[in-house]
Amino acid sequence: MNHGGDTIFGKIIRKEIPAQIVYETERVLAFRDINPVAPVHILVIPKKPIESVATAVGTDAEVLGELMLAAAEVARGEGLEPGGYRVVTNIGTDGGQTVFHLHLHVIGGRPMSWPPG
Ligand code: DGP
Repeated sequence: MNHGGDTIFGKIIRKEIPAQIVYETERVLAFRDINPVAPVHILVIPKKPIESVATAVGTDAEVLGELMLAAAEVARGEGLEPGGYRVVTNIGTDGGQTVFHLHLHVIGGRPMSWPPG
């Protein structure tokens, strides 16, 4: 069992710092973003410290699938399904990634525009 890595999300996984956790399994954790950009903004992360999808490997396939299903489950639980929502993962500096522990943003509760800035 892996207990997170050397990022702020590792500390959240190990419960060393508080977070508003909304979903947890053996391999996945979801909690409210500290700086929400919409009425609902939840981060879904693997407990394994994968940096991003760019560094994920074949043996991560199962947990990556679990992450997507967890995102949908979380969105359902937040009542986002009728109106829809967005799931996004930022990769690297140009992608806007600031925490280098893979996370899916589940964002909803307002209409979204496209493309992102
Ligand atoms: P990204 O830019 O895609 O790497 O997103 C990182 C997100 O993590 C950003 O929306 C803010 C959030 N975040 C950063 N530090 C914390 C924290 O300590 N607690 C929580 N709940 N969210 C955090």
